[in-house]
Amino acid sequence: MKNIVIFGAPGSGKGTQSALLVEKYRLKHISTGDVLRAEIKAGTELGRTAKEYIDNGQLIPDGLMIDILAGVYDGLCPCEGVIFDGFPRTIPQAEALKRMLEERGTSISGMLELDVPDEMLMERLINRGKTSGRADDNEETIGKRLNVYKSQTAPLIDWYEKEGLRHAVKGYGSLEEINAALCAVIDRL
Ligand code: B4P
Repeated sequence: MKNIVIFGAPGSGKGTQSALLVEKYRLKHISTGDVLRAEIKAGTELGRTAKEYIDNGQLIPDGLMIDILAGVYDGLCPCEGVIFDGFPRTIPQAEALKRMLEERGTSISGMLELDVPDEMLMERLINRGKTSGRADDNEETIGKRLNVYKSQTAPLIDWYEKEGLRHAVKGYGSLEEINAALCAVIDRL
């Protein structure tokens, strides 16, 4: 069983690469961003709460996010393994994920970090905004999201390094090159 965390800044390509990896390795895909956007679209109470945070470039509070993740996980598994895309985004989320998997007799096999320079992130997200219709893909909100990433999410790089699970991969170039680099890591796990 392989449980993979795909990690990186907003726009680093987590969603793009996860879609390729789930197909190849037959893993379940949990994208917390997709889960939240589905709730927003369905007009649920959770969706209304999430929308306020997302449109403002902020993270959804940990307690809420951890409950959502556990619910989604239990709806999909037991299974061959999971790609966690966009979760964890804070140290409390990483600790909760570790605990949750331990309680279910499994663990994270590796954290794959996509490294992309800041100016490329901004450019990709502005481009995505032209077609995605996502209210958070505008220059002002992207700037806030990158700051939130640096203060709240980037500390996870050290956290996973200490756990002995971190594998950094160059996150720019062609999709195929990046995918090949990720697969080379996964095949060694
Ligand atoms: P997410 O949906 O997770 O989205 P993301 O970080 O913005 O993008 P991702 O890295 O997946 O990039 P993508 O592949 O699309 O989060 C959205 C929001 O939800 C967060 O800001 C937060 O508010 C909330 N949220 C989600 N999870 C949470 C959590 N755990 N806790 C609290 N809040 C949470 O790629 C981006 C663009 O780049 C695309 O247009 C793509 O086509 C392009 N691209 C990809 N690879 C490329 C390449 N190699 N070259 C050129 N372009 C490339």
